[in-house]
Amino acid sequence: MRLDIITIFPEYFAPLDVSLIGKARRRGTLDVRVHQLRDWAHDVHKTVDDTPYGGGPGMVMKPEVWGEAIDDVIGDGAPRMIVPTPSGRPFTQELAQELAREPWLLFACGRYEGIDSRVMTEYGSRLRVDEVSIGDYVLAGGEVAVLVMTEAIGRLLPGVLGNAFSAVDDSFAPGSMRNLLEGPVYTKPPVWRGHEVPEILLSGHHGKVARWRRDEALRRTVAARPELAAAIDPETLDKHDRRI
Ligand code: 6GU
Repeated sequence: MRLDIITIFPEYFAPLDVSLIGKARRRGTLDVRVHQLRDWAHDVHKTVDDTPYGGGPGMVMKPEVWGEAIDDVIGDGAPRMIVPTPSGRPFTQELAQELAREPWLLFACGRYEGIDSRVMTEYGSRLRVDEVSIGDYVLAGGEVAVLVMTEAIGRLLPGVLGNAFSAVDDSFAPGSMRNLLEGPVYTKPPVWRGHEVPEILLSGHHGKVARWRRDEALRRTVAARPELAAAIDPETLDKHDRRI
């Protein structure tokens, strides 16, 4: 997968050299290219923003600079374009899976009050453009949101996770864990500071362990995310689940 990121803060993306994503880049599974938006500014001050039409606080990012940057980065190609913004559609595991199937993504990081809306209109007629939010809070810019999305998407690429099965049981993964949070996990020693590991996990009884894990996932979902629990399709619940 090719991934282009346009930003006024390329330094934010240093963590993409680390861990799973760093390894995927070194292996060539992931081709990440970070671009400095100011390289396309027109004046000596490298201005990328201006005052908003209609008045109000803050600054808006200029369309001409964004247009020239995007044109140069994409050439004759047509990546899927993602614009991080708190007013976008929610970023979910489902969207991460959809984006992980794309060959080429372009992230356009806004700062200040955002990017002149005509940039999304212009490229919306040429590319698939989505404005995407990572949650109901406001960040100072899209950079951290792009790091979050890159990690969520990158770990789904073929060969990026060490264990091909580890994405299957993820909270929010489609299948039997859809809308379920993962339950607690334990390792050795069997007793730590007086706290014991649940006995079933030491029993070696795979059927009972699977049942216990599902019960714990249901309990945790009801406690932490009642709205998620309420959205579970009753058809996917068995008789035992219904007692939880
Ligand atoms: Cl994607 N961008 C910004 N700037 N703030 C956010 C966000 C994105 N998602 C939640 N808050």
